[in-house]
Amino acid sequence: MDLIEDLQWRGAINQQTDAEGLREELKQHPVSIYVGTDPTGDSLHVGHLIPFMMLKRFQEAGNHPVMLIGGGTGSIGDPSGRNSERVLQSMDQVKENQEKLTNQLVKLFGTQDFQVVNNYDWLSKISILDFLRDYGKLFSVNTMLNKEVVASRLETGISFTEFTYQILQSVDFLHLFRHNDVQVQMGGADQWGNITAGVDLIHRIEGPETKVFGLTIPLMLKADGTKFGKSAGGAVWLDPKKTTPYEFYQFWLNQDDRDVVKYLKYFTFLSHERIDELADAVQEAPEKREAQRTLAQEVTKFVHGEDAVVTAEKISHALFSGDLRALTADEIAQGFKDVPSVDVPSGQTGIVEFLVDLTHIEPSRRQAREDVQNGAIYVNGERQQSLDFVVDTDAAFGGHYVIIRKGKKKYTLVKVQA
Ligand code: 629
Repeated sequence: MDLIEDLQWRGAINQQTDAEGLREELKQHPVSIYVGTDPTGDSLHVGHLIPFMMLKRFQEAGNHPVMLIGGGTGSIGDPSGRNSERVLQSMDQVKENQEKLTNQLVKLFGTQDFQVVNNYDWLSKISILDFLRDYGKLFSVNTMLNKEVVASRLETGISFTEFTYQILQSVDFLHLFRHNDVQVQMGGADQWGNITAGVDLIHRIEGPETKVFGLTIPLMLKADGTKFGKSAGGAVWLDPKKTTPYEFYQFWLNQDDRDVVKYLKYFTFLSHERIDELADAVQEAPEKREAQRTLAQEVTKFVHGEDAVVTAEKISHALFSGDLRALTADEIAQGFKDVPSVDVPSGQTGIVEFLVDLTHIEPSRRQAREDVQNGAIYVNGERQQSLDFVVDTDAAFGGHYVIIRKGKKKYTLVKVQA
């Protein structure tokens, strides 16, 4: 099975400008291929991983990946896939975001045969007159208006700036073809108009037989119809400070049985045989969630490293068993990031006073006494039924936290003020 057949097996190919031509070219020699991303945020998210994992597959098959950060296009704003005009980012914001995304990409993919380029470097040097004479002249407004990305905005309106975006992305492809021998541009399905505009520009300037190709990946739809890449807490970021490695792991662990095999094909480098085995496991014993656990392990390992997987599973087991004693303060912070929290001073306090006056977990002393004596209260994972119990904030988790559980699952993260 060659690379294209492997991508087809994964359901990762949506549209291509010249499928046979690309397959033939890949047989002839290693091909340089690029994916671009605009610095519209300060971190990559799981949606960005879709084309990046495909780029990695091209690399593993001996081809040369190029990652483009859109410092230039990011300051203009791609109208693709959006039904309203973007607010222009400040150039400072663009610069800050491009720095962070570049660092994330280098961390993910290394710099060993993985070029990272920034289109600000060449787009910022094109004068308005050169832009209009060398490139604008080669674009028919009629053709541009027929692109879905523009046609869908004629009702709600589109600025000249966003209207010209596809020309900038086309100039990129031409630049990378001329200076980096890039012959293929890949992106999500929403990029088809921008990508084909670039192929057409190169064919107009370098000749219609020039061997350049466009390829898109299907938009990731979920079986339950909701948008991929969103969790309860919003977008799922690759930056561990925005989405902790534990939350990242849980996002994949919680995927639907109907989607998990597709995600194994898209986001992991497991063999076809292993993925087929996991597909069988979903059918035969879905309650074991073996496919989801494997997916969570593989993607978390790729993005955050092996240690992050160990930590995520340690937190998972502790939360499931209720035995928190083995967790470190950082693991507590990750595992209880989304539960209600309250600040208390450090020190030792009787349990009733701690539950009522310090943390307001209980509404009254009577209720606090009742719950403690009924065994409904756990301090740091251990049930405490004596009214004489003293809560010592230094007793666990480095003196930073106290975890109170009321009943089955009602947790409160008590943060101890230094
Ligand atoms: C200059 C800029 C280029 C080539 C591409 C680009 C970026 C492109 C874009 N892509 C989206 C983004 O950056 O806006 N115009 O947020 C996003 N991309 C990944 C996938 C995508 C796409 O980063 O292609 O489909 C999301 O999965 O929306 O010369």
